Parts: sequence; structure tokens; C-alpha cells
Amino acid sequence: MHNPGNRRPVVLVTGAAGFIGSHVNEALLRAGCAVVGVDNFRTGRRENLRSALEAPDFTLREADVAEPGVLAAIAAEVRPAAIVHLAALVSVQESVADPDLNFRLNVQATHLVAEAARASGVARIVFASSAAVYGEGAGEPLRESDLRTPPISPYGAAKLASESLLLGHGASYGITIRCHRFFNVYGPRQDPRSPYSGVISLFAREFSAGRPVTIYGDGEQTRDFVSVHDVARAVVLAATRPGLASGAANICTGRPISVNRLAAIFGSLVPGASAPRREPARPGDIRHSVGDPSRAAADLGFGAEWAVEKGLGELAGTRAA
Ligand code: UD2
Repeated sequence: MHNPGNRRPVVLVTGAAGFIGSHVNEALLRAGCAVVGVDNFRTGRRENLRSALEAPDFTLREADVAEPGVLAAIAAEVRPAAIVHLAALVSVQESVADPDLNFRLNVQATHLVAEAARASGVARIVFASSAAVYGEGAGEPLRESDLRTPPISPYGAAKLASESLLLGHGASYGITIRCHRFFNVYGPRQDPRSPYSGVISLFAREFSAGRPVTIYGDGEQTRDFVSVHDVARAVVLAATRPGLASGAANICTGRPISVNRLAAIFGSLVPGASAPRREPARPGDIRHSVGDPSRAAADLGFGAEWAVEKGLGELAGTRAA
């Protein structure tokens, strides 16, 4: 890195300019790591890096990790203690529309990360997996072993395949692999531009613009909404905590929150908010998804600290500012 006398552990973050990546950079820097962020800005955004770029221990590499050899060259140069692999095709809809691109960005790129780690003697990989690895009706709450039903999208299949690829590499070459199955992540910098963006990002935008939000179906469907601040903290723990074994863990709160409840909380935070519009349920929408958080607690000492009321309060404050 630019500071040869710097003894801080170097962590390489792929997808560093994304919604989650940008928070992970900042949390790693706060934890005393030096961060090399890699992004090709396909969906990542430069403004997400504004704060990290002010830190002397942050370096940005504009590069595509799905191109063979690219990440291997960066890892060989910076010799990171850990790689946090967040770069991905993040839209489930896009994975359905273009499964080939999903394979390249969500499977092949993971293999390239594993190979880069092997070649450069990287001790640990933290991988952004997803609750999308669980099939329909797999469990309530979902436990890590609830994999009897297959994923229902190319995206979920690619995340599950990537977990397997990484764990196989880890077992063969002595790399610790931590797969984090993120549930419904929300928070500042989440992009609300697509109609399929996370419901909280859409609600935050509509409430702040004084427009009614849309609730699909009866609104009693539930999700496990986890703040990006908690997610970033879980990643830092997985990247830095000594003595971790390989494995997968849900990163979730364990608390189901309905869409109606989200609308009610936002409504109480935004004075004069319009009443929600109702539309028919989205085809293929799952009814309930909540994770069991106990394995992350046992493995990492991680527990979500942001209740959704606090997280929505932050967004309402942010947007109003
Ligand atoms: C998203 C992904 C899913 C998986 C999961 C992670 C999509 C469509 N699905 O699904 O594949 O990655 O996250 O756990 O990307 N809703 C409204 N009004 C809105 C927007 C959404 O009522 O304006 C409802 C929606 O119908 C659903 C719930 O809110 O019942 C949550 O929707 P979401 O798209 O934020 O998340 P999810 O879990 O359906």
C-alpha cells in the first residue's frame, strides 16, 4: 500500500462502492484496518465512497473482479489478510432476465476470488451470501441447515453455489471461509431507483417526497429487516476475529416485521404523511421470511443492535436533512 510502514491489517473489499460495501469500508477503517476497495462502478456509485476516500488508509482500485486475473493481480500486490467479497449482480430480477450474466458475476467471479486468495496466501474470505439461498417454505425461522428445498431464482442458486465453491477451496487450501446470509438489508445509501428495490428504500423516498407508498397485497407479509450498520459490524467481526472456523451464518434480527408496520412507523415519523395506496400482491411474493440469528451469535458474538424503528428514524432524518 501507499504507506510501507503501516502495520494495519489490509482487507480487500470487492464491491466497495456498493450500498453494503461503502458501509463495510467505513466500519473496517474504524476497526483499525487498511482497506483496498475494488469496484467497476457497474452498480456501485462514486458518491458512496466520499467518506472512505478521505481516509489515508483507504485505496480505491477501479477494476472488474469478474475478469480473470484482475483480482489475483491486486491480491498479489497488496497481500491482504482477508478478502470481503461483496461484488455481485444484486438484482434477483436481473438474474432471471440474464442467467448468463448472473453466472459470470455471481459464480465465476467467486471462483476467481477463491483462486486469488489461494495464490496470495490470504487467510480468510468473507462472502456476501443471501437469504435467497433458502427455498420456499424452508423454515420459520430459517436456520442455516434449512436447505432441503432448492433456491427459487438464478440469484439464490448462484449464492448457494458460491458458498460451496468457497468452502471447498477453504477446506483444501486452509482458507477460513465465512458466508454471511444477509436477510433484508436496509439503510442510508440504498438505491431506490428500481421498482424492485428494497421496500424500505422505496418507502423512505416516497415518504420524504410527500407521496403515498404502495403496499402490495394485504401488507401482513413479513421480512427480517437488518440495518446495514449491523451488517457492516458483522462483516468486520468475520474479517478480523481471531480463531474463527469456516461456515455459513444468517445475518438477521430474528424479528418479523410486516409491510403494514413499516408504513405505520414511517407514517408516525413523517408529519402529514399520505395514506398508503393498495395494490394486488406481487406474483411470486413470499409470505414470511425471518431468520434464526443464533448461529451468528454463537460463532461471531454478533447480535443485531438496530431495531427497525431506530433504522427508519435514521432514514427519515437523513432524507429530511
Ligand atoms: C428481496 C428479493 C429477494 C431476496 C430478498 C432477500 C426482489 C423482488 N426480491 O425480496 O429475491 O433477495 O429480498 O431476502 O428483489 N413491497 C410493498 N411495496 C413496495 C415494495 C415492496 O408492499 O413498494 C412488499 C413486497 O411485495 C414484499 C415486501 O414488501 O412483500 C418486501 O419486498 P422487497 O422487494 O423489499 O424484499 P423481498 O424480501 O420480497
